[in-house]
Amino acid sequence: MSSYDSYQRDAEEAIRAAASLTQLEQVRVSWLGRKGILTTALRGIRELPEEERPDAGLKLQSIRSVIEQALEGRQQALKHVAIEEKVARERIDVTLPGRRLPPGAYHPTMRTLRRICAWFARYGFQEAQGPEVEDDYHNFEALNIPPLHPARAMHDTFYLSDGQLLRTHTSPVQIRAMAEHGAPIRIIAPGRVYRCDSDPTHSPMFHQVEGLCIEPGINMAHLKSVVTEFLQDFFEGREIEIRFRASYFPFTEPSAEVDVRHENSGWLEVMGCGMVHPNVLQSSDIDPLQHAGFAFGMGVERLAMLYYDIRDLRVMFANDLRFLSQFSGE
Ligand code: 2NM
Repeated sequence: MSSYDSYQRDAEEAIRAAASLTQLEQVRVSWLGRKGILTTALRGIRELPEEERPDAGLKLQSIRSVIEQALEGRQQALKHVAIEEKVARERIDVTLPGRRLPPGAYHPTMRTLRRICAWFARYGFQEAQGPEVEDDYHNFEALNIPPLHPARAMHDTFYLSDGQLLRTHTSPVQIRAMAEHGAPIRIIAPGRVYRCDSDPTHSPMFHQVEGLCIEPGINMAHLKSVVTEFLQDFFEGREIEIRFRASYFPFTEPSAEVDVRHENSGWLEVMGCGMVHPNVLQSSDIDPLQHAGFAFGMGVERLAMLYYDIRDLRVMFANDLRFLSQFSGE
């Protein structure tokens, strides 16, 4: 019986000494587990003489509840310590500088597009924008390309289910600008265009910059000089030759294609141009007898590839950072 008294002290002593939740659990098992000291003592009651059993039972039950409370209290204390340690360990230093993200940069296509527009802005060409989803009138009809005109076959148009289409060039922007502002007008129309054409040298989406200048007395010589000056500046100090070659577009007459030749290489077509066709002026309510205008159009990816000496069109659309990170700055 007297050994019972030491149970409480010993158990409390062991509970106090437990330095972790794991150790505390071991203490609990050694006292209250299936083969624990107290459990064994409780089971031993039935071996006692009948008259001693009630007292022994009460005594042991009361010790059990004291031990349970002590375990509970110690567990709370140890958990509290664990949280305090975790908080101290994981404290966030709000004074640390942020992680730097690598700065973004313009794609070579956009660098080129911006350079082209900046050049024409100096010559008074205002930038105009328009929808990429267009209708037949603005993309074709108003540009002197009636239905069944063979030029429609050249354009590989993406048609949408409602009769609308993805613009095949930025000319519809110029049509809208002429209809809205009339003449005189001097605008540049950069943007995405779409053609149902995809192979190693054609992308179904690419960028164009088109220009339009309608003023009284404008003639082919003005066109030739603006285009020549532009190309010379575009290719900066590089030795280039430029030639105008007679061509055909439904929306210009006369029309020309412009070729550039770099040192030690062949002629490469870089843009198309011409005097705006009288039918085009007429459909935008501009009197062809009062006004003349020149227009031109160029593919931005192609000019970018020539400028940066990029040989493969696919890299222009792959967005591989190993390629893109070679272009930085403005
Ligand atoms: C080109 C070539 C020649 C052109 C014509 C017009 C408009 F709308 F004013 F009539 N915009 N762009 C044009 C002329 C485009 O791209 C190869």
